[in-house]
Amino acid sequence: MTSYQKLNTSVPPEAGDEAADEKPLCHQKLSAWWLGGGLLMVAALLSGVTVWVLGQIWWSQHKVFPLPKCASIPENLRFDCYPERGTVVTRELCEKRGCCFVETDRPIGRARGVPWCFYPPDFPSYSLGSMNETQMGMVGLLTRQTKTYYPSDIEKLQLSVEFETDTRVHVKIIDATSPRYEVPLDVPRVAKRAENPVYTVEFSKDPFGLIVKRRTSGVVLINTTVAPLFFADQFLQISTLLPSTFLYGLGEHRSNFLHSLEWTTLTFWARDVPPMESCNLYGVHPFYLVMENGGDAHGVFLLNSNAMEVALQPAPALTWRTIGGILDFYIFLGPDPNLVVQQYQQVIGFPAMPPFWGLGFHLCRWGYGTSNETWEIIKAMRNYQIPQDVQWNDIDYMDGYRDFTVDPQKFGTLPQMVEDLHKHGQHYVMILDPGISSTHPPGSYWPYDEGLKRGIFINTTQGKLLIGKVWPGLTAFPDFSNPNTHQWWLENLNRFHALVPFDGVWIDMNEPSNFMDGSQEGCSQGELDSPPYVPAVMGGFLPAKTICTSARQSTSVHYNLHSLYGLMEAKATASALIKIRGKRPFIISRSTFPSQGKYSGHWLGDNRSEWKDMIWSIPGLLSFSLFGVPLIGADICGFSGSTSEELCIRWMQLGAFYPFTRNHNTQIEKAQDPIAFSPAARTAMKEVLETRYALLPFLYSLFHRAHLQGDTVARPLFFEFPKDVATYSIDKQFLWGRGLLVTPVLDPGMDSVIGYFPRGIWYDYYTGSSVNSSGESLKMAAPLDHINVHLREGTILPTQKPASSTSVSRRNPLRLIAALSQNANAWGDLFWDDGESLDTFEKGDYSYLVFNVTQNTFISTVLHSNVEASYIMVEALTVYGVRDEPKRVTVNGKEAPFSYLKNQVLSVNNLQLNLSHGFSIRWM
Ligand code: MIG
Repeated sequence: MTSYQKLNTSVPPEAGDEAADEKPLCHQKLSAWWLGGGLLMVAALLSGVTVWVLGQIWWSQHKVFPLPKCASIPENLRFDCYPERGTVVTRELCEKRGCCFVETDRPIGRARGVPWCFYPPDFPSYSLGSMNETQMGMVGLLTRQTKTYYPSDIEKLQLSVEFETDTRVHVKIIDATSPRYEVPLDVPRVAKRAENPVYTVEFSKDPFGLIVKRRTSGVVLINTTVAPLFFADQFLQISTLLPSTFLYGLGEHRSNFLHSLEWTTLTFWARDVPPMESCNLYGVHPFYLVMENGGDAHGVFLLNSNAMEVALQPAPALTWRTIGGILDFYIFLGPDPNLVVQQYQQVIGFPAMPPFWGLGFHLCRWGYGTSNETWEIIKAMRNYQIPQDVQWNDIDYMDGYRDFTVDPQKFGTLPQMVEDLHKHGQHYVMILDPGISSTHPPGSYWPYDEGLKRGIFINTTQGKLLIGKVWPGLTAFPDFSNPNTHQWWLENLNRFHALVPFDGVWIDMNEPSNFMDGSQEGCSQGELDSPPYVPAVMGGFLPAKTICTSARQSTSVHYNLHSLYGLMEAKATASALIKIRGKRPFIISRSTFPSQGKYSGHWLGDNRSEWKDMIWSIPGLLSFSLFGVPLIGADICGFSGSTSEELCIRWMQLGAFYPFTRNHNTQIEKAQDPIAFSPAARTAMKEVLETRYALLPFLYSLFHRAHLQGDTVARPLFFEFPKDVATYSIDKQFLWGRGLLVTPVLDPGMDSVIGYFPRGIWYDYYTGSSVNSSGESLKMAAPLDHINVHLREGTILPTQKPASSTSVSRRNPLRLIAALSQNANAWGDLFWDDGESLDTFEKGDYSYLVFNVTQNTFISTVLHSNVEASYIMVEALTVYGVRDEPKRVTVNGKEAPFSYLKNQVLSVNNLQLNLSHGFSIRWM
């Protein structure tokens, strides 16, 4: 793997392009809109003149905005005045709204293209009165100029701008006279105004607009003067120009990591649906990051949980459209992308530290017929010595798919199986769905009886129990916004734990998913289930495949709380697991919301066993890194459909570098665990898992940094090379931390792969052979049993001898690998603790070491220590990029044997150094 082939081009191939051909519809009514658009176009062609004349008459009568004013607005700056789906926008409808109507060519494909109906520059909005100084910034009153066409538009708003830190500004717009729903997130309060903000905030008064600039560069980050502000009870909208087209984030969606601004609309509303492009998916993350020209970055978070849309257009500009709550923005100035994401997590919270075993290999499938069948797989994995830390069970284990039950026939030996896992230092995770079966004679199903008694289920708008349908049949839905529900959930988990001593929980179906639309009895026709404006959600209406949005929860209506369901369930589950096990909780959740990382990880849902689905997983990982959910992975080898051996090998290789690594399969499809394949495939899978296990001390340390300050684990290349524009669109490669580059094969039939290498020296992780890149794409050998992994110059990796579970590998000796920079320096660190106790960092019960190479000397410095480091020996040091063959090597001053290879690799073995003591190794 040591030969690199230079390519003619330095531009990496377009990411995700293979998948671009298939774009299913999300919003069923979209097709009607299109059909309408087409008819309209024909009509317009036939009667173009008449329409134009009528238009002239209308404009001259109304004398508000003469037609040329409309036509002169550049197409890219036309902000959609008629975003409603399912309506054919005619000139009449458009002009009734006081908007400009100009027909343009419809784009081919599915994007909506340039809107025909758009706001004129003087469309009425709000006007801003004088701004008053406050302790934290400024506050002002916004007054609506004229009534808009959305009901209950609010006349007086309060705008507050708080200079929370030098790199963070908080802009909040609320109803000035009566309180509205706000997302119940514990955002840290700031007491002191920032002293040297790196931003300026300016206003345009009439109509109101907000302008935020970066002081150093003068770059305008936010400029909302381009379109009117709307603040009706169920329609809130604000648009801004973007300083560049390099926009990331805005999840959960299946898209390239770098968003397209070609009139794309992204919808936010938690939804159970196999990931498709341009659909709202399981989770909601209204956060974006923009790379400005010049390598600075900023981020924007809209703290709002209502059904939402973000419309993107090539101006470049972005429109937020939400149907409830308030406008609550946090703007983060970085200036480096890593800092932007850290600053975001200072607001939403840093992710939990996972247990060490949670970073091992997880095996799961839907359709293990029995506990014995599951157990056989575990034993076979052990037999072949394929690393496995965790076995999972899907809903098969339950009795009639009811939570907190075990099928007594098929899964009778489950407790023994879990005990056996524990005896082997392995762990067990099972699925739980939120729907609680509701069709049992009283006294026969505790979770339901008790839930009913305690009144913890979600009610209909009429105050009756809301009944939907999920796997067990008819179900009630726990209201996790109610603290009593958390207690009930804890008691259920506790009772079950006494039966099956599980270690972690997989929370599925928590959008919440419902096989019915709304409820057994449908939903009300009121403004909560059928609001005046419905974002382009899958299914075309809010209660599609979930519960009625008018349903009542203890703290608000489901309309407001819907997309928070997974977050609140994860919070309840995490606190229950802590109480039951007294150790770090391990939770993987399907639905997520900002601050999810504090409680759980996430997997990317029901992908397919297809190459393009493997490709899509990388932008998925990278997006969740941005969202502060570092424990992220996709179903390795694909969930639905049938994998091929080749695909599964390549996917296991990529998946070995998912922060959360789980092979999961749907029912009926043939097995896709490592032992299901040929000996050669099995070996390739085993080897790549061993590579992962060797790297776990490094990965664990990255998770520590994520927990500590919000560093990303799976990291986009441009985070490390923000000035290298060639990295901005890369989502077929990624880094672990700052120094380990993963270049997977993503296409069938390949024995080579092309990857981009930013300027600098890169070392083959396995051999230490180097390539000095000028910032170029290189072709590398990639036979079926190999995944390319490279070390960035200047990196030190702590690695550990792998074993078939982390309970063994965690005790094995370390090999430190230093990859020298151009100037022969390197840096690395290691966080080490018992791997599972709660709050070890917070309690000081950990070891932390820093490794350095300068002047031909490797130094390990123990900055913090506990007993855990003393169990670990450092066995070897390998240094990549030692240009001159050393004559001598000393370890703590004493002469030591070493080896040196022609590819500039120095190895010092049999070290026998205790990790808890600092040491130095010198070559000369
Ligand atoms: O309706 O529990 O995404 O991973 O295997 C399907 C069965 C419910 C959806 C999850 C999938 C899981 C499956 N679940």
